[in-house]
Amino acid sequence: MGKKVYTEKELEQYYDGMKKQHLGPLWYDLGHMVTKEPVHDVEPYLWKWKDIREYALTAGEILEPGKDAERRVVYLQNPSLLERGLVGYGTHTLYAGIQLLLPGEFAPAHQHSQTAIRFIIEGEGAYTAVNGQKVYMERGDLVLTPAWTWHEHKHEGTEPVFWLDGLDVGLVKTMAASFFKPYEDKFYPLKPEENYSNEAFANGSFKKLNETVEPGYPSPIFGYKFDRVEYLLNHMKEEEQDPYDGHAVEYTNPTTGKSADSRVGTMMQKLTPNQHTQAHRHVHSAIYHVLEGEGYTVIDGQKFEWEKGDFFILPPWSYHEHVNTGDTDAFLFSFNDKPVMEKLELEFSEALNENNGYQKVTSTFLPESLNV
Ligand code: 1HN
Repeated sequence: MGKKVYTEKELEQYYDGMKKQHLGPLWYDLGHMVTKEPVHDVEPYLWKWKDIREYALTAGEILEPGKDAERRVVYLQNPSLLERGLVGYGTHTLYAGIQLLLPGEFAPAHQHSQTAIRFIIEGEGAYTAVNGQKVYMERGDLVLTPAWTWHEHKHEGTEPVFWLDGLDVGLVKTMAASFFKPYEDKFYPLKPEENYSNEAFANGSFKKLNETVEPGYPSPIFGYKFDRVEYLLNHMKEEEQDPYDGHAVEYTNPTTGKSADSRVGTMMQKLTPNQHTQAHRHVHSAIYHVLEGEGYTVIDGQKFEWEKGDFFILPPWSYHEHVNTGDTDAFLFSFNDKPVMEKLELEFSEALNENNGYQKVTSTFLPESLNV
C-alpha cells in the first residue's frame, strides 16, 4: 500500500466510483467474508408443549387437511430469523412444525425436494405412507419421508395424533433447490405390506435371497420404533456414554452405516437423574424435542429449562450442556444438519476448555407464555 500518494478527495472518488460500478475492495472486506469462526444470526429459543398443543388443537377446529389446507401444522418460528424475513426457520437450515391429524382425517400425497423426518409426540392409529408403504406411527417413533418420496398421512385411530415434522427448509431455500408436486390423486397407490421396512430391516440384517439391496439413499428403513432405541440406550455401558451427549444413539441407514436420512441427522439421548454433560460446540445446528423428563440445557451461558414435550433451538457453534433435574430418565430427541456439514467437509467441534468443561450460567430464558 501507499505506492503513490492519493489525496483524500481522490481516494473518496475512487471508492465511490468503484461502488457505483458494483465492485468492492477486498482489502477492507475480507474479514467480513472469511470470519475466524462461524458467525450467524441464529438465536436459541424454547417453546412450551402446552402452548403449541393448544394452538394445534384450535387449528383442528378451524381447518381440515386435504380440504382447506395441504397440511395442518403449527410451525416453530425462530424470532431472530424472522427479523431477516426468514419465515418458517427454526435454524438457518432446519424447520420444525407440529402436525395434528384428527380421527378419520388424511393429508394428501405429495413429493418435494426437502427431506423430512417425523417424530411422533402423542396418539396412535395414524400412518404415513412412503412411496405407498404404510408405516404406522406410535409415540416415540421416527418415520422418514426422504427427499422426493411420495408421502401422505392418514389417521385410522380414535384420538388426535400429533407429530413433529423436521425438514431442511432453510438449506434447500439457500441452495435455490425447492421443488414441490402434489400427487395426481389423494393417495399414492398403497402396497400390500404394512410396516414392511420396519420389520424386514429391523436390524439391517436380512434380505431375501434374490433381492438386491443397493447401498445408499434412501434408507430401506422408513420407520424406527422407540422401544428399539430405548432398549439400546438402557443397555449402553457407562464407558459407551458420550461426555457431551450422555447415552446417545444416532438413527442409521443399515446400507451405509451413516445417518438414516441423507441430509437430516437424527439422535436420541438419555440422561439419567442428576446427569450433567460437559459443554461443547459444533458447526451443525439442531432442534430438540423433550420426549420424557425434565431438566435444562445451557446454551452460550443461557439456561433453557425444559419438561416433557418442549422444543428448543440449538444454534450453530454454540456451547451447550444438558442437565437432568428430575428423578426419572430424560429422553431428548433431536434432528440436525450434521450430515450436510459432514458431506461438505464443514463439520468441526470443540470442547469448552475452561471451568472444568462447564459454562457459567449468566441468565435464564423466559418462555413467551410466561412473559406476560
Ligand atoms: C410437508 O410435506 C409435510 O408431508 C409437513 O406432512 C410439513 C413443511 C414444509 C414443507 C413440506 C408433510 C411440511 C412439508
